[in-house]
Amino acid sequence: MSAPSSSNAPESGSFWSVANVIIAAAVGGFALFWGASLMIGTIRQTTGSKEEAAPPAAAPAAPAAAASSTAAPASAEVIEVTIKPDTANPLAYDTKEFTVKAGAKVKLTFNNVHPTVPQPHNIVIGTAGSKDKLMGLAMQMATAPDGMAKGFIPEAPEILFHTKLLQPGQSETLEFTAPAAGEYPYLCTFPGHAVLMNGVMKVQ
Ligand SMILES: [Cu+2]
Repeated sequence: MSAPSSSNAPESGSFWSVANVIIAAAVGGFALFWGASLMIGTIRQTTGSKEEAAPPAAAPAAPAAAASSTAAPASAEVIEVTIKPDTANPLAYDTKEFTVKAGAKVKLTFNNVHPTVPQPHNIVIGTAGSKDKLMGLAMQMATAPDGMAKGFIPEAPEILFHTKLLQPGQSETLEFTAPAAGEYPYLCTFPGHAVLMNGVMKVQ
């Protein structure tokens, strides 16, 4: 086991060997989870298109009457997305972008779990092109007297969906129908976070 930095005292070697195992396990577990959720997302999208591929009419609503065994009579595809604080950079989201289809049902979970740097965070999704305005409003909330009480979530017509301010370990799932095609910014409005803690929901 070669420690990456030689400046460490020998005694700290055992600490770091243990810490490295923990970090490796956490990163590995996260990677596994992330990979699995990616695969599930891909499989869902793949099976969704394959099921509708057989009949020439690709309209998802068409087979509803014929398909007796399969549930989900609703035509909308459900897409589940989980976002966490980034393991390497806890003041950023681990998911910088994701893509959904217009009209799809989206279950967006923000799971505020970080192995080493617990922080309050939220996620605010805005209309296309609203990123700069929302970042400005987030800065105003930082000094607003009622900023904390409002979870640093500004009031603006550009805000489509948002979680509350989630304390470390808390999780919230937003359920919404994906809007029209476009690029919808999302960001954390906790003071100082939005610059790095942002991403884009791409709707196709
Ligand atoms: Cu944040």
